[in-house]
Amino acid sequence: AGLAPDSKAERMFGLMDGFLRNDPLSLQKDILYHVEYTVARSRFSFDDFEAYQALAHSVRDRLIERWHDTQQYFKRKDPKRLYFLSLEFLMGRTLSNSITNLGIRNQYAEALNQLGFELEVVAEQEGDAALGNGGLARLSACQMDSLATLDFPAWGYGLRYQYGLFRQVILDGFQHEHPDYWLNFGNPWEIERIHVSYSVKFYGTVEEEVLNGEKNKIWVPGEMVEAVAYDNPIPGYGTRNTINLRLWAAKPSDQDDVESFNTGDYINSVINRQRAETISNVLYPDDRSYQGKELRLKQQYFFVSACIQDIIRRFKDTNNSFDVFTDKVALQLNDTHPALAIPEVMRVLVDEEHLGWNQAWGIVSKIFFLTSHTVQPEGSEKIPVDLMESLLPRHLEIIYDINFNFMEELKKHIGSDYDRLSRMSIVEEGPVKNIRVANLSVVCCYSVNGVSRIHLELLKTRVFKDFFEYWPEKFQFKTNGVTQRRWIVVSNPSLCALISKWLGTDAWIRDVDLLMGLREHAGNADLHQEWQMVRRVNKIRLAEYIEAMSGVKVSPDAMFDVQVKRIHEYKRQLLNLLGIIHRYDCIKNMKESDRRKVVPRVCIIGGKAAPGYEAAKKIIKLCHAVGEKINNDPDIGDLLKLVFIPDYNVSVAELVIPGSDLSQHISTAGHEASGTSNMKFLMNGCVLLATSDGSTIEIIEEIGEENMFIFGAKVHEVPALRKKHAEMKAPLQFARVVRMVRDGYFGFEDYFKPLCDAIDKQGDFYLLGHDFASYLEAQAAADKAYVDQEKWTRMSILSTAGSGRFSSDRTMADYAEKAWGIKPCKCPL
Ligand code: Z16
Repeated sequence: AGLAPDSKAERMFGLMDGFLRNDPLSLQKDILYHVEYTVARSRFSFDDFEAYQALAHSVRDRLIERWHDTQQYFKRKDPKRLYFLSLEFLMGRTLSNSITNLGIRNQYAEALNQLGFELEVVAEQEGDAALGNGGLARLSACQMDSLATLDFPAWGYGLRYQYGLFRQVILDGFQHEHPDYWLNFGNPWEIERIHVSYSVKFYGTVEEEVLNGEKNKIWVPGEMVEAVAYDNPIPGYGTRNTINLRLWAAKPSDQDDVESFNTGDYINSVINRQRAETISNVLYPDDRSYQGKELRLKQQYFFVSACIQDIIRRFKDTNNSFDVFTDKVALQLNDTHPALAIPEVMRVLVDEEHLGWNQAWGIVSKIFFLTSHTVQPEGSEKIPVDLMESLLPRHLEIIYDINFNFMEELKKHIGSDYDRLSRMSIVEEGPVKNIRVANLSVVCCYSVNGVSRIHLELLKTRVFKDFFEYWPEKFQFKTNGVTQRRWIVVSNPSLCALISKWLGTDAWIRDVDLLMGLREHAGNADLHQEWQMVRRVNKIRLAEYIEAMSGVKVSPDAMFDVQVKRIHEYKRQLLNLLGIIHRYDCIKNMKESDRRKVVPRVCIIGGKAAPGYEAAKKIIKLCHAVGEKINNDPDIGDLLKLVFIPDYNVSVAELVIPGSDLSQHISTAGHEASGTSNMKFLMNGCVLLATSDGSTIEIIEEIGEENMFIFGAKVHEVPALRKKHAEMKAPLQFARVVRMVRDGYFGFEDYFKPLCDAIDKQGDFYLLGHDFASYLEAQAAADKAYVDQEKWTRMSILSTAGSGRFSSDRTMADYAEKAWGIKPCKCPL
């Protein structure tokens, strides 16, 4: 494929013995070859980790083969391409996912067996690639999988942080952050491209020159850093297409500080050079809050500058006029983090390619697409003008010019409504002037996309109200989705086999709407039995993990009730804990005869708190304190357990999600833009206990409220409830459990006081008190349903059956058609 039929190419192909073979014998030879020559161990003695390394290199070879063919094919066809820009990707592990998508999992499993190893054990050797925080970052990873599978001509771009998201270590119930120096063990999945590198400029001044009688700006930088490309192949499932995720690493530049070398201070010059690498050193671990930190801004611009140089170079390889740029390039901004790409493209087109401002603007205003992920205005980024002026002087000028033109145009339409003009301005005036990155993005992007239907409503009516009224057609939504390849096929192989058996096909792995076919079997007793069996085996696996991690023995007969996600006040892990305390309190006060009717529960909570987020850290400690009390109470036994799963990440999720019965998504309505873990649980047949928020609203429509446990205030009720709060009294049972925490029933009363105060004294912004009663009702309904195993299994099957709409395949097809304007480009087999 992709080879020109001349004799040289044929000879080269022949010399390599054609393509790599995938039969188990060839795979064994290949693994041993890599043990000997890549890992450099003896093939007569190597351990699981070395087997993993060799196996990974063997898979890598196959990925590279397809990657080459795909890229060559794209180059030949030269379709419009999508460039997906994200500062975060949570890829997790790669091995298992790759061999699944390549369709050679069984062959590898057999090959390893013949060599005396087990695939599952070997795959466990791999560490997670955790170059992101939470939902937004895992979404990027799911979307890359779908883009590859759907044969879209797409590229992902990101940063190659040396330190991924911190590892969470729990000591005495408190979170500690340990560095994740993930590259220490080598990374066989990346291909270093030392020759694909670009200089990125910082600081300095803007000068003017006269060029062909016209004034032209040139930016004379004060510092230069090199961006080096690391390519990560992303294979599609059931296709040869393998797209690229290109991550940039910062390296010292050879053009920089020649000066200091000349002055003779050699040692200090070398040390100074190394500072360049700090730019891509570390991922910022705050998933929302934004501080105007210089290093973060440098990271963002470093990323954007490298991407744009790479994209323009590739464009010029096959095109000689910018007239067709908009037919060839679409740039997706994953939140506003990469928004500096906008003034950067303007700068390159005007200052370096010498296009007129209007022509450049005509291009820029058509190629960018923004996805917003939040409803919190305080999450939106602001860049202090002072900082911008020193780090990126030319970009500041360009942003001012864009804003000037925008303000002039706006005045023509809305007249002198100065309040509105100043709200919509890209520049925030005041004691400290700021650039509003969200406004810049909305003004310049062709479309602004919400991540669920309700999220778009909130963008229109709250966050971007003024902009929506001005540009209604700019605002759209594409509900998030997740990839069924990782979240069913890879993480739950037995459920995968069961689904294929009952549907009579595995075509749902590429065409997930077929899952709906399970609906007609939802009452089938045979399916019920097999379904329960699969779920039980997954629960046993999770129980073993829990015991290993926390020392707590849990029974797989109990209902596994799970809430795993970043810790946030709005996600209300505290509501969950207060509910658990209430349950504990009830059991304690029960007669022996009533205890026999209690449905045993294992409550599982996991998630990381941003290092500077005090309230979130207190919630983690409270979880441990409550767990300590409950788990060691001989009165309670197996009726109730509470465990915290430390260091929740993608590979832990792959274990936890298939093993859960009930999963909680209980944000205060109007706060979760979408939520994506609800979709993963749904696919795995877990029943949801949730508020009507984010994407859950659409899940309710798809599988029916009767198949879930829905509670709490609705989005449109929340503002009024907040106002009324002062007059309302929290229910007695709620006051009682808060008082238990306040009075030190679980110890640490001083430490937990601020959590209680937020509820009792500061207006209970997240409405825990208001929602508590209906939360308990939903929990009671879950207990009741769980006792009726037939009913529960039916709900579980219907959850999986209704999950098809929440595949990232659907999201990506939607974006391709309604936003980016790209079409599949399938590399022939
Ligand atoms: C993030 O993960 C999200 C929003 C945000 O502003 C920053 C980060 Cl790091 C999440 C949303 O909270 C979640 O609702 C959504 O499903 C996810 O992004 C993907 O869109």
